[in-house]
Amino acid sequence: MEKSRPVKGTVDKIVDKVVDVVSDGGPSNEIPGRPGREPAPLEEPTEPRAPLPPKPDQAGPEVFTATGRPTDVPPTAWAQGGEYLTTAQGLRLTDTDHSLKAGPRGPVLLQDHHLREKIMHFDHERIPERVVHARGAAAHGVFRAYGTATTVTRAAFLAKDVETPVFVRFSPVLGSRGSADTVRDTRGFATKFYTGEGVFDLVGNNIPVFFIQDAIKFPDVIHAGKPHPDREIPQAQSAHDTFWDFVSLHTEATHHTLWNMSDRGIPRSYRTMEGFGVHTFRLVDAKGATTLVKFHWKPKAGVHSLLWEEAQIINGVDPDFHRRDLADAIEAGAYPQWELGIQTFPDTPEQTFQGIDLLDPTKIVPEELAPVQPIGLLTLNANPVNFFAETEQVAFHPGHLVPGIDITDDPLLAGRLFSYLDTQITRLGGPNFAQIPINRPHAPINDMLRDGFHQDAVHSGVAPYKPNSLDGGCPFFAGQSEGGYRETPVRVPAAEKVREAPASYADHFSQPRLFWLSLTPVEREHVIAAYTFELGKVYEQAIKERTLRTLAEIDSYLCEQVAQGLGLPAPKPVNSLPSVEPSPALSQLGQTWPTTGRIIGIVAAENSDLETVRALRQAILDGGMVPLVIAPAGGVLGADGGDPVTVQRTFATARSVEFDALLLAGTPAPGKDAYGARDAKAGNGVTGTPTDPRVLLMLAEAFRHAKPLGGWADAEQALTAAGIDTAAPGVLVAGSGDAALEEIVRLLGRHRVWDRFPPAVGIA
Ligand code: HDE
Repeated sequence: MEKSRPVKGTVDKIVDKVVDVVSDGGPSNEIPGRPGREPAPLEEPTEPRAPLPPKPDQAGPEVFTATGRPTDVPPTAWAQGGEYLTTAQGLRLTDTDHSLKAGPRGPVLLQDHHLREKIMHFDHERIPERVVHARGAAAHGVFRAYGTATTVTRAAFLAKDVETPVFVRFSPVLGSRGSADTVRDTRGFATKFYTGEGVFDLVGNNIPVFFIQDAIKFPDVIHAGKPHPDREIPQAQSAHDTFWDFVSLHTEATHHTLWNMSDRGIPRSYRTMEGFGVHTFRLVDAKGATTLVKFHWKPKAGVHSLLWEEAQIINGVDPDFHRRDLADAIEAGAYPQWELGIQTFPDTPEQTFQGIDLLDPTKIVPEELAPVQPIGLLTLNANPVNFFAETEQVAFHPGHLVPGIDITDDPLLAGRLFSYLDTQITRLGGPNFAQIPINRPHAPINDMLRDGFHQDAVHSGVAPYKPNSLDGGCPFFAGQSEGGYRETPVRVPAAEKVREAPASYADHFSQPRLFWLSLTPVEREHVIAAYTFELGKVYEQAIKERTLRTLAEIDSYLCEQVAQGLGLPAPKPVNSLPSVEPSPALSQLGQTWPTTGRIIGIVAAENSDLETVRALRQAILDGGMVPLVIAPAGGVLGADGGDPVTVQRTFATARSVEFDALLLAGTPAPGKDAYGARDAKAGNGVTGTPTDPRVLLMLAEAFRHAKPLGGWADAEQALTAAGIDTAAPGVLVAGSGDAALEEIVRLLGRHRVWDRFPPAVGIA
């Protein structure tokens, strides 16, 4: 049996790659985001040359044949070639700016083959977007197994030190392809492992439970969450009547909804999300012994979220916030990493663990009861070369399994096993989507499937059927020792055919209560605010009242606070509230995390201490973070003497939400455009203060979003002008730039300065 093939950028080589990037004049010297391979010249180049290679941070799919065989061809071979513009047939062209006409004033001639081909192709550039998870961002990487899972699974890619190439796509659920990134929603976390035994897809979410217990309800929950069918609003949101109508009537959605209303619904970054397989899976070892498991992805950067106001501003200021963040981090060499872990449970006929039904996807098993055991490390180390070819065309399927990994009877999973293949036929235009480069397995394919739209393989032989003698009997069955996949012969209990759920599925509230009680006070404040906001956007009073009834079954304080915000009476619970043991592991707060990839804004002007700005900029880069210099105008600061400081944002273009922390190089001089007629953010302009009003806005926003703020020299003046108490937690005016940066980075390790705003929620 073939082992998984290592990809070029293995974890060990990542360090070399960073060095390469630096010597390339790449992002370590610059801020990530350069659009092309080379800086653009002022004049249009006219000297013919070969197409430029991808940027150093990018990698396309490795070149395998449509039948899964490796080639020696570099991934760049997927790209266009040749120096000259051609038709799709390779005919060189002399012009693409003018249609073929009878004279310069026309008419245009029908015989213009180039016009017809160009427009025909353009007319068909769009394909149907995914019905859910339409918007997404993806990256290539490598998964290295620790070998710890070999005690429970025979999966070859989980054996010690085996490296498997992966492609990971993250996605919000509800919005269309062009929607904004930082909406309140669940996020998909789908991983394609190109193992030597075939493709394994782990198609999970950043929330460990789901709205429904049975796949037959999926169209209902999605129809409720999508925009109203008459006006097609609102886009990418749950804050509307149909969503709350459904979830308040369908109370098995309560647990997932509560997670959405928590900070998990607005992640800071794809890099700072956990991932969950949601369903319970069955692992099978070399002897056939089985173990039930739940999969978890744990981000090395910690689990961090946005604040709701921040998320809303970002949706306007930078709707591509998550997409950009992922690509920039990879380009900058701050490779996102997650540990894959499993919770293991004995495979008993009841399929329960400590009273929790393992087949119910609305339930978690607290980590305190079943610890997450790490089994490997995922590193995302390359951006896609082409969004459409890779991120859009990748096709995941929970039924893509490898020997050693099997499914369970979770009725939600059963429906998914049908849906994912089915949906690709429309989306990717036929049954041969597995042959699209990004979907090609890295294992030999001999499937006897033939023909169909977009057939890329050129199959040989005359007998694509079995049994045959004409093609020598090929292909043959694999025994288990040859890697043949065998479904676990699970005993199916004698039963009647019914449309029913097991009795345990009727408990819709004990786990929401468990989650609520596991949150810290500040996280509970956010939950109260989220319910109040979302229900505040609901038109129908009855839906609000119905939802309050649901909240009463979770927690009286939560219900009362939301009711107060809505101006409605808080109902009493119908049932006595279940007594549950909180799971502190569910809280996002309380730990210190690496700060790599975080963005620090340095606010400066010509009057600032530019020598220190230069030094801090370098120190931030050296620390694996991204420094963005914000100044009154674009261009450079300090052009007159020494090394100029490139400006990345101006007071007009910057908004606090782009930065994780802000550093003030003293009190920078105001911009010349600091007046409301030019820039509404500047309001009445600089009257009465030497600080630019856009800087004051930035500081005030960052302060109320609990971000670390620091400065040196006369920074206190700007902070005070912004109404910020410099003695407040997480605000620091230091004697030197170094000291300010050091403290900012320390605070960033805890993500936010939550103690700046003491919560009113007590711990019961
Ligand atoms: Fe999906 N889901 N889903 N889903 N799902 C799709 O497949 C579906 C569910 C998830 O980046 C679709 O290729 C049904 C749970 C992710 O390409 C579709 C049910 C979980 C992605 C589909 C579920 C997920 C999808 C749309 C109820 C977490 C994006 C396009 C039984 C464990 C994958 C496509 C990507 C995408 C069906 C429920 C995760 C329609 C019927 C539970 C991450 O086939």
